[in-house]
Amino acid sequence: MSSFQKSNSLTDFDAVVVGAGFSGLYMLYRLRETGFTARVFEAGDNVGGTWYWNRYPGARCDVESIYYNYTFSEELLKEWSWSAKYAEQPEILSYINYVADKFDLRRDVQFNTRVQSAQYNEKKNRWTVQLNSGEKVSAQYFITAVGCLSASNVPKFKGLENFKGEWHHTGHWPHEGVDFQGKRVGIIGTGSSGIQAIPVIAKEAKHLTVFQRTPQYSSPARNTPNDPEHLKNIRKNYSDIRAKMRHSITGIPEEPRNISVFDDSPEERQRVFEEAWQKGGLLNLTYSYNDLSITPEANAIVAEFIRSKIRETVIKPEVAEKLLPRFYYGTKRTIIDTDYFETYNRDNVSLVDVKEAPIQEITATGVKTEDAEYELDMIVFATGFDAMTGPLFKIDIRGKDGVSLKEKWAGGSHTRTYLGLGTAGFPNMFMLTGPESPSVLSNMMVSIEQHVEWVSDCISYMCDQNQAVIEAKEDAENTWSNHCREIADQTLFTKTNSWYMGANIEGKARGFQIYLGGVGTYRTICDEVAEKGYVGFILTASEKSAVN
Ligand code: N01
Repeated sequence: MSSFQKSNSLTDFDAVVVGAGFSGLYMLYRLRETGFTARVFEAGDNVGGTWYWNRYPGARCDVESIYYNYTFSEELLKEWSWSAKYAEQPEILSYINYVADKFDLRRDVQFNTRVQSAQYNEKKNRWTVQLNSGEKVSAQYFITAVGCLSASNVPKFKGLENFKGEWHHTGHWPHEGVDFQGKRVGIIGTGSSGIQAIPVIAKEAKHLTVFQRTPQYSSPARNTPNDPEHLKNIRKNYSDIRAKMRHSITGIPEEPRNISVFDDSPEERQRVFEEAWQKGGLLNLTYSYNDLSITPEANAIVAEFIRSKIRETVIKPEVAEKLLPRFYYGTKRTIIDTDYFETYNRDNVSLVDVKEAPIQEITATGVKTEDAEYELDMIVFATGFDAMTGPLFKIDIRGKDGVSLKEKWAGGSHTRTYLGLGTAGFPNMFMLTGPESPSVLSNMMVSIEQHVEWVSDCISYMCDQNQAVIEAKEDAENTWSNHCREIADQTLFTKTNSWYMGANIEGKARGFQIYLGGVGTYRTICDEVAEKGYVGFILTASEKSAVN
């Protein structure tokens, strides 16, 4: 491979990568393996990304651990054993640290360093990257590995600054842990983070008050320790499993049954749903029938099944009633739990419906809603994230003519990308698991590996072909963005106000930001784009002779 354009100085790199989570670390590994210089900048003091920041009690992955790991190294697959079906946050963080050590990745990561801005210089065809340390570096490629859910959202409650107790957001949890013993704790939010944290906090705290705005569908995870024999079999068959994951819909080697919920009798449906409920896991209910995410009538049947389970589990009917979700099942992130609904049977847990009586303010001593005041020693915000674009907008990214990404995607216009990997006007910038890729509606590990490998192959191709600049074409990007929306509009996803739609952030432009065509189809599309010489992108040599 030609080594033209490769940089060797301490401030000039072939690529700058933002973030040392799963995507940033693998990007670094691949860039190094293919002979490029790279520097990763990470705001935290260690590797881990999401799993570094989200240390709240009960945090664990809801994709089975055997599928939620890197698959690029056979050696790594053989060496690492997950203790349980769903790994807890500390175990996942240990895994990432193990990977960083094994491949000696830390030497190219600069920790405690936030990227403040990145500006494309059209004369030099390079990015200038400004760090919070005051340093500036430059790179031919600017690669964001910032995650989809890393910009925490603490709603602007009036009076928060007056609260005399402790408060924490689940996405920025203190490393030294939090002591709930003897405390009156309030938790705001009942999404995936809240539902994982509530049962664990309830066991420790003197009293836990849950402030719920939208009741959620959740089904049992039924976590179990991993049997060594099972792991042995998985290892033996991993190449088949990996192929299935890569060509599946969600990156998990399972497919929906090819049958409508209306093809079965009510008794048979009940049996099928019951079996899925007892088995547990993320997709078993959703995959019971092929129309549950598509037609309101089909969705209503599975939704009612889950509501019946909540009524069965929660002893006090008035509490059960408040916990019954009414939106389309699956249109907010599907959640699996350990003893979530059972927790409401404890004497030290109470549920407050803040849709009925919204939170008015946080006072010095607790939370005041429209109809009551709750005295608290601690507040936990499980209030989610400014997803997808939020982490990108934390950096002042400016492409050609000084236009910022925020400006380009602002003002009610929809986020526009080509394949979720690039965006017109921002040459030589790649987004790993960016908006309009399968990202958060897939097994992130499969999507991360696919993106990293695609970007790394693209950079090698550019180098081999003596090309200096790659930029998404505007028409290709419009076609892709429209395609993403068309697919989403055929589902029920766009009918619910969720963070997928940007609806959880005040003033944020609404639009469904994820490609729903499946990771297998997406991979094929991206591969075809590459095989055809990166069709849909403009490639330019340093002397500006366009190839495509
Ligand atoms: O955040 P969320 P999350 N007043 O946005 C409520 C991933 N994840 O951190 O629904 C009162 O889902 C809000 O109410 P509403 C996963 O992809 C994965 O829980 O907007 N309440 C909601 O109940 C997940 O989807 C795992 O009405 C307010 C909650 O806060 C994503 O991260 C584990 C409010 C926010 O829920 C985000 O999950 C954890 C207000 N002003 C997370 N503002 C895994 O297992 C917000 N809320 C892999």
